[in-house]
Amino acid sequence: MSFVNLEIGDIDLMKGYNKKFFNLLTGDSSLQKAINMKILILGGDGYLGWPQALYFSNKGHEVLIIDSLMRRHFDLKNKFHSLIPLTSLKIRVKAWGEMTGRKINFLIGDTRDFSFLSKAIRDFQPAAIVHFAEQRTAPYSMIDREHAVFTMDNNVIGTLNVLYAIKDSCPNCHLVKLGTMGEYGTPNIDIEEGFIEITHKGRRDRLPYPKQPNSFYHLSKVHDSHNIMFACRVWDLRATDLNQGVVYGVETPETKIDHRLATRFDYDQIYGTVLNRFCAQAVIGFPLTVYGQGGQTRGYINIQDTMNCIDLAVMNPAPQGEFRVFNQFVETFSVSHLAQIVQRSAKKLGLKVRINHLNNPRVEAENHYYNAVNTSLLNLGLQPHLLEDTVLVSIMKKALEFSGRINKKILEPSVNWRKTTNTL
Ligand code: NAD
Ligand code: USQ
Repeated sequence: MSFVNLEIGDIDLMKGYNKKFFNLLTGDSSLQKAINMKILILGGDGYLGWPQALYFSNKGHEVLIIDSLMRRHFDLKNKFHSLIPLTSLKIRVKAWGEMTGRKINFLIGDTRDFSFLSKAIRDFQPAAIVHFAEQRTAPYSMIDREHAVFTMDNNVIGTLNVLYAIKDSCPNCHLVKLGTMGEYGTPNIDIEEGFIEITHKGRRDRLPYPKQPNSFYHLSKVHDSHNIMFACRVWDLRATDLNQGVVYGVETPETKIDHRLATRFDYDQIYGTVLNRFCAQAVIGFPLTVYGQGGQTRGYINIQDTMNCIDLAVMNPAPQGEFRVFNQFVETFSVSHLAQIVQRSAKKLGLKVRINHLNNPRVEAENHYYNAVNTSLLNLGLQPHLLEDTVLVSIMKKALEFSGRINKKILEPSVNWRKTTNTL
C-alpha cells in the first residue's frame, strides 16, 4: 500500500490502532511493527487541530501543520480571547519538543493560496490530510454580507484547492475532512450517515441525504461535501467527510502535559460552542443563555473522542475513489437539557446557576424530531466518553481558574439571523 511508510518502532505506538488495518498493512500482526505515517493537519493551530497534531505526534507519526492564523487575527481585531491563555504556535511546537522529544513542523499559509498549498503537499507527500482549516461558526457567517462571503470563499475555495493539490501532487492521499452534523438540519425523519436509500416511482437509489442547514457557515460545509464527492467520483480520490456534532471540553491528555500546550477555550458569542459557554457562564453567575424554547437538539462529542474518531478515520482509510461519510457525535441533547445538567453539576462546586431563555437570535426549529445514526465510528471501535457530571465539573474548574478573564460583553449574543447587518 503506497500511502503508508512502515518503520520498525515501539509496539506501544500500536495501542488503539485498528487490528484489521494493521494486518492489512503488514500482512502479519506478529511482525510487531509500528506504523509511522506522514499526516498533514490543515488548521493545526485551532481548538481541535492543535490537540489532534499533538495526538498524532505522540503516536509517532510525522506531523506537519498548516494554518493561516485567521482565528487568532479575528480575536485580535475584535478584542476576543480564549479563556485559557494561549501561547504562539512557535512556542507551542517548541514546548512540545522540550516535553516529549518529538518534532512537529508548521507552515503559516492559507489554503486559498494554491501555489503555497500545492507546494506544501507536493513536498511533504502526506498519507493523510486532516482538514480543519475553515471559518467554523454559524454566528460569524451571519454577521453581514462581508462575513458570509469570507466564509464561503475561505471554506469552499480553500477546500477546492485542497482537492486540486491532492489530485495533482498526491493522488493516493486520504482526505479526512471536518464537516458538520448541521449539514442535515433537523428533518422530521431519521438522519442517516451521508446517504439515504430512496424508492421513487417504483425505482430505487442510494442518494446523498437531503441537506437543510441553518446558516451560511453550515451551507459552506454542504458545498464542500458536494465538491469532495464529485472529486472522488471523477478523479478517483479517497475521502472521509466527518459530520461532527458540537464539541465540548478543553483538554486532552497531550494538552495537559504543559500549560504552553493548552488549546482554546472559546466562550464568546461567536466562537464559543454552547456547552463550553454554559460552563464559563456558570462560574461567574451569569444566567445560562438558552436561545428561545431550548428544544434545539444536536449531537455532542467530547474533544477527546474527536481525537479518537479522527485517528480511526485515518487508520481505516476510505478505498481509492470512495467518498465516505461518518456522523461523528456520541450523544444528543436539547439545549435546555444541557442547561439543566450544567446547573446540577455546578452545585458540586457550590455554584448556584440560573437559566435564562433569551429571544432566539437564530432562525432554527426550537422543538423538533431528532434521531441521527452514528454507527460507523462505533463499528470501527470508538469507545465514547459520555457527558458525565465529572466532565462538566472539570471544565468548570478550568473556567474558575481563569474566571477573572471572562468579559461579559462578549458573552451576550448580538448576531441576529433576521438582519443583514449586525455589529459585534
Ligand atoms: P478553529 O477556528 O479553532 O480552528 C480552525 C483553524 O483553521 C484556525 O486555527 C484557523 O486559523 C485555521 N484556518 C481557517 N481558515 C484557514 C485557511 N483558509 N487556511 C489555513 N488555515 C485556516 O475551529 P475548530 O473548532 O478547531 O474546528 C475545526 C474544524 O472542525 C472546522 O472545520 C469546524 O467546522 C469543524 N467542527 C468543529 C466543531 C466544534 O464544535 N468546534 C464541531 C463540528 C465541526
Ligand atoms: N445555543 C444556545 N445558547 C448559546 C449558544 C448556542 O441556546 O449560548 C444554541 C444554538 O441556538 C443552537 C445550539 O445551541 O441551537 C448549538 O449552538 P452552538 O453555537 O454550540 O453550535 P453550532 O452553531 O451548531 O456550531 C458548532 C460549531 C460548528 C459545528 C457545529 C456542529 O461552532 O463548527 O459545525 O457546532 S453541529 O451543531 O452539529 O452542526
